[in-house]
Amino acid sequence: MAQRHHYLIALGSNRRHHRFGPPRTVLGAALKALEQTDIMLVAAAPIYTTLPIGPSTRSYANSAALVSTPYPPKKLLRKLKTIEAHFGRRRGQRWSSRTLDLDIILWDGGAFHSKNLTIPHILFRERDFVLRPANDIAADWRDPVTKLMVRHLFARLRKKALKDG
Ligand code: A4P
Ligand code: MG
Repeated sequence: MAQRHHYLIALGSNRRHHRFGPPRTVLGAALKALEQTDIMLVAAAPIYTTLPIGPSTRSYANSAALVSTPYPPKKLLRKLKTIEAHFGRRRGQRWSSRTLDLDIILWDGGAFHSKNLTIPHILFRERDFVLRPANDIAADWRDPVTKLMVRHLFARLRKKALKDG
């Protein structure tokens, strides 16, 4: 049997879908869609409503999921892009409002880098909307770059947010 990998995936939505409804229920449906023949949903974080970072003015629904799959990183990314497309995500609109965004944050294989994919996700350490749900389901996962656990990255970010007011 092929070796299985664990991945931490961040989910985000800030646009309603004509069939799935508002962002919160889009994420609920996306968590179900993640579970496929070769992808097992191990844990799902609660769904949070978060303030938008960047140009979009609509608030987001954000969550995180742990999955187990035999897919290597690039193949999992392709699967995630297929799911995003199924939820009506249009390409070429970086940081614009979106029905569904699925990012690979960490995996159990350490650091990974290719032309179209970098793991850990380059911005995840600065993002409350990623670290909060990640901390619910993967607090003891270690970032291979800083060697810090998710719980420490989250605590560090919260401390910084308090200090910056
Ligand atoms: N790519 C490289 N590394 C990865 C990775 N680890 N996971 C490439 C997924 N994709 C990765 O991503 C663009 C390309 O990055 C992909 O085709 C892939 O080859 P995308 O998801 O198509 O575009 P994007 O989401 O607009 O860009 P990006 O950089 O993922 O933006 P973010 O970081 O997702 O930011 N505010 C709140 N409150 N909540 C949010 O969820 N999200 C964003 C988008 C901004 N503000 C937000 C939120
Ligand atoms: Mg993305």
